[in-house]
Amino acid sequence: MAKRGGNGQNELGLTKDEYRGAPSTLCKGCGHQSIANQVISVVYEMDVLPEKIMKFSGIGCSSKSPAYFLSRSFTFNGLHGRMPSLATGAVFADHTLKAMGFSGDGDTASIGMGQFKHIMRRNVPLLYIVENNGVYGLTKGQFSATADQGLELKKQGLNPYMPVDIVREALASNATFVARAFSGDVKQLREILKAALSHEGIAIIDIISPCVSFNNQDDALHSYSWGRDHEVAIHDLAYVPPREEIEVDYDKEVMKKVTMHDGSKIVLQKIGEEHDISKRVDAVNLLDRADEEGILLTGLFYIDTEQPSLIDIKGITEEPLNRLTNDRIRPSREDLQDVNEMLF
Ligand SMILES: Cc1ncc(C[n+]2csc(CCOP(=O)(O)OP(=O)(O)O)c2C)c(N)n1
Ligand code: SF4
Ligand SMILES: [Mg+2]
Repeated sequence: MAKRGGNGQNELGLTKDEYRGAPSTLCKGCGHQSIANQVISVVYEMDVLPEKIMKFSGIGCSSKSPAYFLSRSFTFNGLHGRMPSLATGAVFADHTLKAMGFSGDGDTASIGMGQFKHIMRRNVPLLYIVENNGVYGLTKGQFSATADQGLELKKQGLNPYMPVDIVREALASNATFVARAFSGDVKQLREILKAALSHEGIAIIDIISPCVSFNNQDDALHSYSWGRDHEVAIHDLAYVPPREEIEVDYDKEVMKKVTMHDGSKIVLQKIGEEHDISKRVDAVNLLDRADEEGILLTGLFYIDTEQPSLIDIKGITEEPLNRLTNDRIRPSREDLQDVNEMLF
C-alpha cells in the first residue's frame, strides 16, 4: 500500500521519511517507540499532509514521544495532565486540522483524570492515545493509577490498590469511539489508528505499551510477555479508505460495516463471539468477562458516529476561527445597538 506515487511516495508525493521526527531517546524496546513507528506509517499511508496535523501531549516518556514523529506537523507539549485543555483550545481555533493527543497512564488516569473525563463528554474531535504501561516511566517507575493490584516492583514494593481501566472510564464518559490495542500487535494497532483518525469526535485508544525499564516482568499485566500470551482480539478489524473496494476473507462472517464521515469504512469480521459495537452495555459486559478470564481483550469496543462533535454543538464556522479577519468578527454598529437595546 501507499506506493502510488512511485519511488515510495504516497499520493501527495511524500516519502515515509517526510513523516518522521527527531532521533528517539526512548529506551530500546519501549512500547511507545512502536506506537510512534505506527503513527508514521499510518499517516503516510492515509496520504495526510503532515502540515494538516496538530499533535498535543502532557508530560512523561509517552508525552515526549511526539518529538519522534511528524516533525512537519504542529506540536504542543503542555503541562502534566493538561493535554485535553490544550487540544480543546486549538481545535476551536482550527478544526480543519487533524488533532492527535498523546498521553500516558499517569498523565491521563492519575493527575489528568478530570481533564480526561471532560474532553470525552464534550466529544472534542481528537484522536486521544493513552500509552499505558502501568507506571510513571519518566520518573523511574512509580505505580500509576492503572497499575495492576498486587503488582510487586523491586523499588516500589506491592501495589495494594485496584486499577483504573481506561476503556471502562471512556465508556462511562460517553466517548464516541473506544478501542484497546497492544503495541506488540502492530497489524491490529494500525487498523485501529486509521479508523480512529477518520472518526469525527473523541476517539480513545488505550494502548498497552510496555515499559521495558520498570514494568516488563512476565507476571505484570502491562508486559510484552503477558500481552503476547493473553491477547484475544474481539474481531478482525479492517479499515477501508474512501473509494476503495471492500475485500473480505470469506471464511469469516462479516459482523458489521461502519461508514465514517469521510466515506471510509470499518469492516468487522467475526472471530470469537458476537459483539455489537453500537451497544455500550455490551462492551462493559465484555470487559467484565475479560477480567474474570484474565485476558487482554483488544479491538473496537464501541462507536457512535451520530453524536455531534464540539464543533457542531458550538456551530463553529466552516472557515477556521483563526483565519477570520477582523472585519468579519467585529460586530457592526447596528448589531451592537441591538444588543444594547436588549440589555436595557
Ligand atoms: C505537576 C507535575 N507533577 C508531577 C510531575 C512529575 N512527573 C513527570 S512525568 C510523571 C508521570 C508520567 O507517567 P506517564 O504519564 O504514565 O508517562 P510514561 O513516562 O509512563 O510514559 C510525573 C509524575 C510533573 N512533571 N508535573
Ligand atoms: S523508562 Fe520506560 S516508558 Fe520511559 S522510555 Fe524507557 S521503557 Fe519507555
Ligand atoms: Mg506510564
